[in-house]
Amino acid sequence: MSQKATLHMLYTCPFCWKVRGLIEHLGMDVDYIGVNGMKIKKSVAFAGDWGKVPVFTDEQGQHVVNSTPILRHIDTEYNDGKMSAQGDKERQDTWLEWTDAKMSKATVPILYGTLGSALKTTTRISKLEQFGFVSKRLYAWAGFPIMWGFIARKRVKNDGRKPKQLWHDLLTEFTGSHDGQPFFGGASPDLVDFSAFGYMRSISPFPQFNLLTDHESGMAWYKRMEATLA
Ligand SMILES: N[C@@H](CCC(=O)N[C@@H](CS)C(=O)NCC(=O)O)C(=O)O
Repeated sequence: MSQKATLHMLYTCPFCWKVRGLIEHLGMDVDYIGVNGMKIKKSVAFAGDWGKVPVFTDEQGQHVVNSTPILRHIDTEYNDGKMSAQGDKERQDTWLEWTDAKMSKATVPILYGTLGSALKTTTRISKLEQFGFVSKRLYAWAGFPIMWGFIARKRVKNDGRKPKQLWHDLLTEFTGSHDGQPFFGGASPDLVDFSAFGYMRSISPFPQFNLLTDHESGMAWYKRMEATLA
C-alpha cells in the first residue's frame, strides 16, 4: 500500500519548521495538514497518545512523532541515510541535542519576552493558523499573550540575558562549530543544520526576526541554508 506522505503541523511551530526545511531541501512531495491549535491532541490522536505536532506519516502509512526522530526517519527513508552518515556521529548527536535544548528555549523568549512582543506574536499566529472565528480573536487578544508573556519573562530572568543577546550568543556558538565550513555538516547541510535552521526560521514570519538579521555569520549561514531549498 502506498499513499502520499503527510505532515500534521502548526504553521508557526518551531519543531514543525525543522521538518519542513528538510522536506523542502529534499524536494519531497508531502501534504501539509495544518491542525487547529486548540485541538492538537484530537487532531493527531491517530498517531497514538503523543498528542503533539509535528506528526509525519510516510507512504507506507507509518506514523513518526517528535521532530528529531522525524528528521532521522526522513533521512533514512528518503535520502539513503546520507546526512546521518555525514561526518562524526558523536559530534552530530551532541549538537542535535544542543539545538533542541538551547535553540528551542531561546525561541519562546524572543517571541513572547515582553508583553508587546507577545501580543505581536499571538496576533500574527492568529492570522497564520486555523482557528474558529471567535477563538481566533480570543487567542490574539485575551489570556494567551499575558500567560505566555509571563512564562517567557521568567525564562529570560532565569537566563539573565535579553532574548536578542541569547540568540546572538547561540548563533556565534553554532557557526563557530562549523570549523570554517559553510555548514555544520561541512560542504553540505546535515540534520543539525536543519534542526537549527528550523528554530531560526520559525521566527521569520514575525517582526522580531529583525533582531537576528544583524548577526553576520548566523545570517550568512541562514541564507546559505535557504539557497539549498528546492
Ligand atoms: N519535542 C517535540 C515538541 C513538539 C511540541 O511541543 N509541539 C507543540 C506545538 S509547537 C505541541 O504540539 N504542543 C501541544 C501540547 O503540548 O499539548 C518535537 O520536537 O517535536
